[in-house]
Amino acid sequence: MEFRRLTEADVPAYLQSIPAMRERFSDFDDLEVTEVGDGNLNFVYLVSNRRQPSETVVLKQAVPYLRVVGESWPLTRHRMDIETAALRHFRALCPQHVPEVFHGDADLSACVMERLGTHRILRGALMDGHTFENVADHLSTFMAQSLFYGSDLYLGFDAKKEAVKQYTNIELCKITEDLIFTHPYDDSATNAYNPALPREAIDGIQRNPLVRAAVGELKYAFMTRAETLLHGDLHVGSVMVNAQETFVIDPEFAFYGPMGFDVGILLANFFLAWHGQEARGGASAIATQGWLLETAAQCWDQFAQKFMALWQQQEKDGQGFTGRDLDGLSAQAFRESFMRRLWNDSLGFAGCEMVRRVLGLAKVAEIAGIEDPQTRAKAEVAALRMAKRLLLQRHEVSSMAQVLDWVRA
Ligand code: SR1
Ligand code: MG
Repeated sequence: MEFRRLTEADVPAYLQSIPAMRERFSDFDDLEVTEVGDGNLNFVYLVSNRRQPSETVVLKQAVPYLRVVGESWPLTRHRMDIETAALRHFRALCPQHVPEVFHGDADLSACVMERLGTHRILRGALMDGHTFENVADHLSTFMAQSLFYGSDLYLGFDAKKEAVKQYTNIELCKITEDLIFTHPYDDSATNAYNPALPREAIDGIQRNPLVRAAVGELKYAFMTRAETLLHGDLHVGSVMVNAQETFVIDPEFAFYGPMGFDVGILLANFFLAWHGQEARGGASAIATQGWLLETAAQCWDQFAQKFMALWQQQEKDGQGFTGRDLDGLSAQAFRESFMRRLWNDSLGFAGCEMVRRVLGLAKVAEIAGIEDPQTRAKAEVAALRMAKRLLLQRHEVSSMAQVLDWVRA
């Protein structure tokens, strides 16, 4: 079928043409279709049967350009093939935290999936003052399982390399290479600065050779270290929650990259949200800030424990990644040095994400939404200071407690 962009009016007939949807919907005469995409890339339709509201799905379609910019920024639709495959892959590993895909359509670059009707995007929920008890447990499980089971620590040498090929995501990786690792530092025209942000705060990042070298190392790791299948954009806008459940969505940036990238992006977004709340102030903000730091710490601690447990279980017969463990200590020694590097990487990538969300394209609403430019600049300066510490001291800091002290400072 030739590609065409679906409209709200097209959706009922399109769904009716799909056998799996004819099983899911009892009729197609009275479907309510609403386009709700507020992300940067794609169109997203919520579909439900007015006569049977429990009959409901989400339809996502990629168009051959970046939605937020328009046709002047062309982008192949291949990203939807990657997203659909990644959703299926992550769902198979972690069904309790990833929505089910009902139908993937390569011709129309569309994907029909489970609608999370009682869940909302974590970023918006936090901004409204809600917090959620199980998020750290759930996200640490998602990260441990997705990062471990996609890696050479679990997969055979051949399956891993096939997977690297399948998930080669040239264009979306280029967006990240530019927007996270390059443009914020070279004063690119794609950057957008709050007019009240002092130039010295920007220069402190862009004209600091130590910062630039650290970011260069992390960019090089991002581009060359094909460790595992990453989500690739694991911020709090890619997480949906309700009081009991947590789901990870939107893995269109999935590719084989360094494990610390997913962990770092997530931590950075908790820290950025903390700075946004700091600027708002008040009792509710203080409560949310406490939750954000506790959740960041638990995400790392629980992730490290769960990842290590999966690895130890995998190697319990003494035959490990480094070969037979002749002394009973070597396998564990490698695991510990691996986790130290993963921790250092995660902090470094968190620093990159924080700089990008302040100086570069695609801001976070928690900070960009602060109306008074001076108040916003205060949050931005603090976020940049924190980012600089993460970048420059990532090899020196060994505990999350110290990192949280930096946030509070
Ligand atoms: C131009 S796309 C901008 C950003 O949106 C996505 O969520 C990614 O973070 C990407 O960098
Ligand atoms: Mg997204």
